[in-house]
Amino acid sequence: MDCLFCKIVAKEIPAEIVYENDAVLAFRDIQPVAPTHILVIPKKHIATANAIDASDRSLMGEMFLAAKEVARLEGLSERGHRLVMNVGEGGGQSVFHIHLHVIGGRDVSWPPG
Ligand code: DGP
Repeated sequence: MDCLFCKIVAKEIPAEIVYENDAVLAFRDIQPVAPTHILVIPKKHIATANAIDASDRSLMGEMFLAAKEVARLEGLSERGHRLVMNVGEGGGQSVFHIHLHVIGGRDVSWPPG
């Protein structure tokens, strides 16, 4: 499958990995929008949040637990940070392997752009 993030999971494309377990991988975004910008992805290929099904229930939980651990490792937990998931082209998604953005280290505003 020609998926960029599957290639990062397979270690065919290098990435700065900050956290990994059997189910998920977290690595630094190549185009950071904040001092800390990390992507949390499942190792299983799922294109978007619109493609999950009931069998992915626990895997989605793994993503949030990993995001929490990444925030702790990066020193973001106390100050707070932002978790973002863009869904589909209209939602700003550009890589079609589901991912959570962990963004922190600066003030953020609402609503997002
Ligand atoms: P989204 O627009 O929500 O689909 O976010 C995709 C993110 O992926 C975007 O912030 C840039 C990042 N990205 C794209 N290509 C690469 C890559 O080859 N390596 C890494 N580490 N990040 C990438």
